[in-house]
Amino acid sequence: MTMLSNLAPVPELFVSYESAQKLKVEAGTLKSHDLTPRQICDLELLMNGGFNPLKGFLSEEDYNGVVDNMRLSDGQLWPMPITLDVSEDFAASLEEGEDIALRDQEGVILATMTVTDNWQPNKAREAEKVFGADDDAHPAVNYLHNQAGKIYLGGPVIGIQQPVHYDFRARRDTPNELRAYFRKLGWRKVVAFQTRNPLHRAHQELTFRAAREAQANLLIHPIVGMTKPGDVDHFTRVRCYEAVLDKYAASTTTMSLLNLAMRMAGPREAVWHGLIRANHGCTHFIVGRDHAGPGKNSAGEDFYGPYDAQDLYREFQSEIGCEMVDFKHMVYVQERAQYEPNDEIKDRDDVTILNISGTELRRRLSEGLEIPEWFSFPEVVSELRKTKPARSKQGFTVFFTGFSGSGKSTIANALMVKLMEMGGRPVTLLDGDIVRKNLSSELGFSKEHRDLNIRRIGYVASEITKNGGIAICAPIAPYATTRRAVREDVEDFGAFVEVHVATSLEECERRDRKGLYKLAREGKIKEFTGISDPYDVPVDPELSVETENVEVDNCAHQVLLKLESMGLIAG
Ligand code: PPS
Repeated sequence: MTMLSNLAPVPELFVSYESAQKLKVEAGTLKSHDLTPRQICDLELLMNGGFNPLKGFLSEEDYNGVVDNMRLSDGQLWPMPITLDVSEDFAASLEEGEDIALRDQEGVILATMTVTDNWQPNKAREAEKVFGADDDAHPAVNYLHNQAGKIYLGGPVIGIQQPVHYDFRARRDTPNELRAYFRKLGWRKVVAFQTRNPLHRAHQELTFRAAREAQANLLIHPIVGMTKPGDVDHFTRVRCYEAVLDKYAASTTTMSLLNLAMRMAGPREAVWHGLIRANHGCTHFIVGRDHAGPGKNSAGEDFYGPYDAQDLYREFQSEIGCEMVDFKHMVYVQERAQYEPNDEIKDRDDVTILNISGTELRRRLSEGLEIPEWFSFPEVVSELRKTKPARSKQGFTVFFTGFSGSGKSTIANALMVKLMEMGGRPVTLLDGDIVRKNLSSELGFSKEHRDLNIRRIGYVASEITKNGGIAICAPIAPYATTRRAVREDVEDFGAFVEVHVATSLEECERRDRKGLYKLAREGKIKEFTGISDPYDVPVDPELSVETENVEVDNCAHQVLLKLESMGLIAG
């Protein structure tokens, strides 16, 4: 099948500039919905024609058709529910046919929508049908159950303005801008390469081969909207792509950024991606192994087979209007110093096949190990190393917890001095008393106030960790659930090392350095941890230190040894 692009414009949902200015003022009086980051991505592609033929967020009838058999109510192919999820309260406040304003996170009105449909979806059914399993290990199912609102609103959208982007503006194109570009250059055949990862040599070879096979020009079309949690951030990736772009012929290759919120829905996602690329004027689309794969389910098995996406795409190819260029897994053949599709290697017993998995790459980056040139380009590796330095250069948090008077502050101080002596990273001490003086002076010791106090410490520690520093926290932090929440905040950016200062209550009371236990026993201080308030003993801390008959210096040294064993400080 030879396809040539129809480069006439796709329909957009925007009104003219003058009408938009007028509508924006009128929309100021409407009830408004503040869009979530994912909804902003969806709205952008709805408005600019990337989701053509959709004219707005799906109605209930369209939604049911899409969920059940990938078709809108008029029979057109559409595999992904594009829904406006909202809270029950907001949905209940609306009348049928009411217009609402859709605002970005700063309150700017991007569009209006006439609410024709307002319903409570069966999310379990959506999960089963669209994502293949009602299993929270799937990122989109997790989003559906734990982040999306309970009610869906549907109806046509009138576009007022594009969401504002401050980054890589010159690299972002609407479908019609790309179509115009292809038209201008006379590109009648364009193969699109979708990616959410940095480009390494295997990807480059795959794209070269695809362009050759399809005798087409090449569009590198990375996702900069939302990808799989844990992916390399798009700022770093775009810098990597720009470095690799020099290795392609400028006359046949271009790159554009796509602000899509991926769902990681494997086969359905591949069909969706193809439709989106057809809207962007592409004639061919590369579908590789495990396209848009979400990883393993909660039983540890893959959600989809490695080539399920290719199979589904093939079935609907003519309707998608963008021909698939399918690829098997590419591996490096050392003897021939080149990449080849794994399944085409006939003499596999006589050659050395090399491959570095994503997991292995992450391990090498985090341990600062070598990444060979056959695998990636030095410019890409250097960008990745800047963003993801070796563990011994990353920020981290040491979180001491224990009773008042257990010795947390003393050990934390000693640790701080030892880390400062070593140098290399800035160290901040967030001691219980210091925090209560500077950050939480209005708080008392109720559960609510203690939680707030600890969450504040966690927030500051996570920012320090994100920016490559060392945060040492030393509050009592009596509640396990709050400590877990702080751990989650910090672990988005670096290691969290929980240290239980396990001095017994009897010993703390015997020491009674501040005379507070005495007052607590006399009932003069209420809600005193260990006396009249609970303390959840850490079940599985990274380290537990005993302080009875052990020098402070030794306790701090135990922490240092732990940090060393975790690779956080160089040995
Ligand atoms: S918490 O629970 O983590 O928010 O506590 P924290 O911010 O670490 O503050 C504990 C210090 O405040 C003093 N103090 C009390 N502790 C426990 N319970 C009550 N009711 C209380 N009232 C005052 C106490 O001196 C703690 O200091 P440390 O450094 O832990 O000895």
